[in-house]
Amino acid sequence: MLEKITEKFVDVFRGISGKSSISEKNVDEAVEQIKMALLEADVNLRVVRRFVNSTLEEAKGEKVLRSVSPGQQFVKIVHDKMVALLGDENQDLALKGPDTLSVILLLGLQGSGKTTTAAKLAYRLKGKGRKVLLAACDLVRPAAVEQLSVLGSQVGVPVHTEATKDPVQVVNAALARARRESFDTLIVDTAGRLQIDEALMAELARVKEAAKPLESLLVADSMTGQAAVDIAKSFDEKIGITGVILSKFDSDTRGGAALSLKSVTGKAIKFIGTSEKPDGLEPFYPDRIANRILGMGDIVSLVEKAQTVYDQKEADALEKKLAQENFTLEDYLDQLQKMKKMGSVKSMLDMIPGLAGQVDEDKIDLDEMKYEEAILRSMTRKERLNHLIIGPSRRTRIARGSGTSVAQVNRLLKKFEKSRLMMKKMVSSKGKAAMAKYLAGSK
Ligand SMILES: Nc1nc2c(ncn2[C@@H]2O[C@H](COP(=O)(O)OP(=O)(O)OP(=O)(O)O)[C@@H](O)[C@H]2O)c(=O)[nH]1
Ligand SMILES: [Mg+2]
Repeated sequence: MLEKITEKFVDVFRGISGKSSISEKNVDEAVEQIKMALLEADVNLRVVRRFVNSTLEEAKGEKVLRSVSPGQQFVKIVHDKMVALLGDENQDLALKGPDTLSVILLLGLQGSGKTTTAAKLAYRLKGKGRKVLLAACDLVRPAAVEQLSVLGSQVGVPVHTEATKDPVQVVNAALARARRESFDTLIVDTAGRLQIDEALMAELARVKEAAKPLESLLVADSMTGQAAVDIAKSFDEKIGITGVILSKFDSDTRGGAALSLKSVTGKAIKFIGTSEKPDGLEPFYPDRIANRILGMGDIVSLVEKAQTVYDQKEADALEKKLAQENFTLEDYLDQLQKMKKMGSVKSMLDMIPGLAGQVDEDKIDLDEMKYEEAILRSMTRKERLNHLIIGPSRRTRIARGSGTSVAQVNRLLKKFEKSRLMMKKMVSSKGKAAMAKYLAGSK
């Protein structure tokens, strides 16, 4: 996600941040490059102009040009403006407590990801202890009800269906059931259309009227760039929306929709869809996305991602092990497997400050992981529990058994020793951040 635009920004910053002094001309050139990057990312033209003008104005101030580190000042200005563009702060859902039923209405064009997002949201809110009911109100597309039912059962959330052609009837019945069975959240999936047409808007207006939602969220496909922004504008004018969920953010390399939405529509992006799976929905944090776009990494997201795979108990146990120098190759193997679960190494490395945009050959990293795993698996458990017993003849055997070379085995052992030492230092001082750094260090 965001690879294309990040590449551009990393280039711009590489050019300017190393300079000990910068001239107005340097600023002009950098800002021109930024302008091109934003336009190529399909950011709304007016937004680009505003961004460029205000950056120029601020960056040419005495304070920047005469400062000790003008390059870094420049980067900071661009960063702050980008955070503002993305909406400043994360906007959470405005839901009531468990005693009142909160309704969330999902709207959007055909194929934008409404039904998938309904299930993801249900899964997320269920995980937060809410009692969620889904309502299948897409009665237009054949099999839409079936699709939601399947997804609902996957995430363990009941789906309310009705044999009718009128979505308002489904809403009313679902509302009645939600009250009767004390659900505190009702998520309504609606029908999409290829384009915004009167019939769709009229139907959605009726559904909204009946559902009285606290949140009316537009699900917009981020890959459509500026079109997503226009769609959000029309839905807001015609139906009224309270926020946007940008789906398919995992496939969006340009970032244009994310960068234009807030300032064009005034509506906050509340979540991004990051995979097709039920857990592929993340709160939208403007500062983190800005960091990612600008190639500054995203250490906090990484830590959170790591935390969802590690449960807290495991993490605590690991920390203790690290602190007591009990971290063994057996644990290392375990970590490798967890890393595989967390997704590609590259996507993780992109979140590390200083590495973002610089890791191109994710294939190599993955190969390395494969070799490491093979080497670790060729060791006996006894060896993994005490790496000190692995002398030359054992190394030869392990290399042969894993189809690698003695040099590769040596490298892994050296790396293990080194990271063990590093981790020990970090864990004792910083706990969670250390976990993230460790993961980065073990690529
Ligand atoms: N990679 C990725 N795929 C997604 C995401 N969200 C949805 N999809 C996929 O996009 C396709 C369309 O998703 P649906 O949830 O069926 O979209 P919809 O808006 O309900 O479509 P209609 O009901 O036909 O209007 C499916 O193949 C989803 O798996 C996402 O965040 N990332
Ligand atoms: Mg659907």
